[in-house]
Amino acid sequence: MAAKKLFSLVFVRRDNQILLGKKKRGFGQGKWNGFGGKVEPNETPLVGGIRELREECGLIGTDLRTIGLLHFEFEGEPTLMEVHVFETFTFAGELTESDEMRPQWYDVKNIPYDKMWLDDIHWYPYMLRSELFKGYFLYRGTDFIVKYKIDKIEGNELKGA
Ligand code: 6OG
Repeated sequence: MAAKKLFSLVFVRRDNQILLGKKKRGFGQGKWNGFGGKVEPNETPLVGGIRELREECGLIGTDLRTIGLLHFEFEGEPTLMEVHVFETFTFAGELTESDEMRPQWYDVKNIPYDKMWLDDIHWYPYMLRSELFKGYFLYRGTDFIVKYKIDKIEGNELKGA
């Protein structure tokens, strides 16, 4: 079985807006995304998500809940990425730009899909309808999706995720 790498991805919400960050360096540079990163060995995805959110944009998420689970595979690479997706409608702290991310609020009707990972347009609609989801994407390089599957799921399917 392929080795699995754990990531968290956090979306801060308020009214009809969603907070995205433009990645300034590293994997996914130039793309708008939620905040997150690799889960450290001593962390749960939730704890990692709270840490990354604070590190990358200064906000402290106060009510993160799991809303989805994404698996990414890249052709020719042995590692499967498992991304735990969270949202929080409440937060504390002050929004600040970091070395890694330039944060910006977007209206949910105005999400810049053309400047994001290609998978996002397939699963954001689930998130924006408040439906829990599970997705799998096989990429060839970073600009082509070979195949994907996305399903609406029940809450108990995310238990322990
Ligand atoms: P660092 O490598 O910066 O964490 N991530 C992806 N997000 C989306 N929407 N699509 C993808 O398609 C992604 N691959 C990775 C997981 C990278 C952050 O980016 C997310 C992490 O939150 C392939 O530590």
